[in-house]
Amino acid sequence: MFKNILLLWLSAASIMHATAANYDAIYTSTSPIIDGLGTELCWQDAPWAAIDQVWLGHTPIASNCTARFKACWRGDKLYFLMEVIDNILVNWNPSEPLKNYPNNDCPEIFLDEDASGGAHATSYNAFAYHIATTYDIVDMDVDGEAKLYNEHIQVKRTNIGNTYLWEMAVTVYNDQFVYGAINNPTVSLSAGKKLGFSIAYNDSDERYESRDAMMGSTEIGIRQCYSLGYTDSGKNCSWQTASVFGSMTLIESPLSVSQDAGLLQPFRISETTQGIVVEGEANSFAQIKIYNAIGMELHSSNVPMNQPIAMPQLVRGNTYSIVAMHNGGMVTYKYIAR
Ligand SMILES: [Ca+2]
Ligand SMILES: [Ca+2]
Ligand SMILES: [Ca+2]
Repeated sequence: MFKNILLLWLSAASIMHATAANYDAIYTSTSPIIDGLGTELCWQDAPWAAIDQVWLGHTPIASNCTARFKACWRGDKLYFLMEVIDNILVNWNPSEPLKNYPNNDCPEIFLDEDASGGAHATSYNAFAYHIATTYDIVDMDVDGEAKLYNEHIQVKRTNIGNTYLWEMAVTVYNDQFVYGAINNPTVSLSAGKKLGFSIAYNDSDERYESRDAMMGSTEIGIRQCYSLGYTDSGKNCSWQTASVFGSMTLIESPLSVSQDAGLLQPFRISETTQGIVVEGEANSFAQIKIYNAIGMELHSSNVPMNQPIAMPQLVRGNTYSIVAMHNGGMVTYKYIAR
């Protein structure tokens, strides 16, 4: 049974296109908790995509700057998990979020809700959200002035050494947005919708208020910005025109198929005085997987139901995600090692 469901899942997963330039974002039936930890089920399902196109500066070595992302959607929000290896994390003016903001270390999310393309620097045809280390969100208003959009993106960052994990919830607005207006309409997302989208990481290290590199998710041709009339931009014109964005297509989760298909017997993961137990059907087994906070699989085994699990060595106090699979069903459990 489980094998069949796994095959179903794999065949569904294989039709997903996890390219960064044209990313397929899966639906999530629960909203991820924005805590900078990739422990939610959707983060285990969503594929990583590389942010490896150089839009500005030179290609950094991997330990200097490496970035990738995954995304999912629900309601009027896009959720992002972005992993960045950055040797030096800087914010040159943390108390002045609008000052020279693109030259801090910052993820940048480009969204064109109706995939219209076209100029957007002084309109809301598209947004270019700069996400500061202080969690300030900066873009330009129609007057060309930088402003704060902190209510558009909820963000939390954690790190293990130089590996940073940014978890973000982006509320999707359309081109009718008016800065400062109350009740700006948000966009109710649905499967099949395609948005203009790119994501980038601006990497600043040691040179005061300047970027070493800007890495983006989609390839921009050497003459592409120039031919659109942005003659001084090099490959860095995503902040000016949505015509160089990649895309994001919203799809149903392939896992929702398997979760609904065969959950004959309910089961759950619990912590007992004996340890972690998968409680469920007597005399049966569950497959468990254990992931660390950045979604790396640490352990996989088949375990008998209703008996304490022999756990691998975990770091006390760290948060892990334990996933149990049985009869095509799947449950996940946030575990703080003790
Ligand atoms: Ca989370
Ligand atoms: Ca648009
Ligand atoms: Ca940096």
